[in-house]
Amino acid sequence: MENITLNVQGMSCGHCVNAVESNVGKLEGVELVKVHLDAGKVDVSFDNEKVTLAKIKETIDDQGYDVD
Ligand SMILES: [Cu+2]
Repeated sequence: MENITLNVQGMSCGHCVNAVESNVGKLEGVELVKVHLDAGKVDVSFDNEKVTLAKIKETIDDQGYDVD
């Protein structure tokens, strides 16, 4: 299991939190996703044999947010 914290720009409200948490959360292999809105950070725990970091970043990007 990998535990990472991503810096994500553009999240501004509860809708953004839900968009990121629900879409990343439904990826197979993602065990936990937690958005810290004020800090602009997203904690993700995932199984790197089932999902890649690139896929997680792409999913956040697809919601309209910029990921470091
Ligand atoms: Cu929002």
